[in-house]
Amino acid sequence: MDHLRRVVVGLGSNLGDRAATLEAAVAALRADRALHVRARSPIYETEPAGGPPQGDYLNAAVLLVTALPARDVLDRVLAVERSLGRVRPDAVRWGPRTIDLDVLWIEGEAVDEPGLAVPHPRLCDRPFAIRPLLDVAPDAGDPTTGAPYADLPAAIAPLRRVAD
Ligand code: A4P
Ligand code: MG
Repeated sequence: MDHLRRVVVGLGSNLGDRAATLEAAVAALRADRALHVRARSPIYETEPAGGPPQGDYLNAAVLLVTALPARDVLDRVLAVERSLGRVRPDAVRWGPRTIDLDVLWIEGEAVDEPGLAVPHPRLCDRPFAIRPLLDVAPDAGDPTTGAPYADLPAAIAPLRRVAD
């Protein structure tokens, strides 16, 4: 048996029935037999960061354990996005979308290669990413320095929790 590692996937939606889309994404992750979903964070409603004017997001995170390499985890996560028929009406960076799944963190692993950066490059600046991550992996930290994410300013920024 290969080494099982914890992985945290971030979820975001700001178009359509946001809550139903997030739940469908969690269900699709659970349905993948190679990704063992262990927990989902509460759901937060957050103001858009960057991009054009757009509606508020619902954000959450899912904890899973898997023996898959990082690239395979990304492929499966992006397949879930596609299976949900992800819609992005404006093809602009950080524009609105029905669903966005990001591999936020993989325990003990740093990856920086074309098409895959883990931890997610903007994780540490974003309360809407770091807070749900800490809900499901309270001891998580930077894989290179070991610095705990719980010590980041973004970890204590106020965030509106809308569902457990
Ligand atoms: N990619 C590389 N690393 C990763 C990773 N760790 N996880 C590549 C997922 N994907 C990764 O992604 C484009 C490509 O990134 C993927 O094909 C993959 O190969 P995308 O989802 O099509 O594009 P994107 O998400 O618009 O790009 P980007 O720059 O990653 O955006 P972010 O940083 O994800 O930001 N405000 C609030 N309140 N809540 C949000 O959830 N999200 C964004 C998107 C902006 N503002 C937001 C939110
Ligand atoms: Mg993305």
